[in-house]
Amino acid sequence: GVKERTFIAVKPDGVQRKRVGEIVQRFEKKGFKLVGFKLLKASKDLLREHYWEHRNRPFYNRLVTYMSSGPVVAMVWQGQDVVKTGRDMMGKTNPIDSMPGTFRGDFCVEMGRNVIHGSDSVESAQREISLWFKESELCDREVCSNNWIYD
Ligand code: YYY
Ligand code: MG
Repeated sequence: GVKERTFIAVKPDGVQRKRVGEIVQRFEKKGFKLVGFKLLKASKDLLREHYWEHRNRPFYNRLVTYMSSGPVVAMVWQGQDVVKTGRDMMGKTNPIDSMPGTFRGDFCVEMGRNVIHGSDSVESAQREISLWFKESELCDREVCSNNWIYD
């Protein structure tokens, strides 16, 4: 429903390459609601937990090191089908498989520097949001454009 939420992060390469504004803008333009936003340098402990499903993969340590190498912008976006739509807006894990018009298709060339993270399911979104944000840091609210976005 309209209350669905996803966790989106602009990775350190995306922050350094100044993609924050355009990523926020595309989610806003689409009609999603920003309910959480912060810039932080994430600890390796947080990132190890965030990427726990990949703990036995060969790229796990490299991924955690890269993700902790600089600040990331952590965000929560809300709206109908925002998890799947967010994934579609991102493109595929490997930028070479990502269509133009997606963030990864437009902004990067390598999987190890792929600019953006987005939750892959409603369940992982809930897990990731509670890992990165306290409840008090999230601001749901009525937005006046709702009747122009939802039928
Ligand atoms: O969800 P998504 O980010 O698209 O991909 P995941 O399969 O969850 O992998 C997380 C992250 O790990 C990916 O964005 C890049 C990196 N990675 C990698 O460096 N090498 C791989 N073979 C697979 C993933
Ligand atoms: Mg993933």
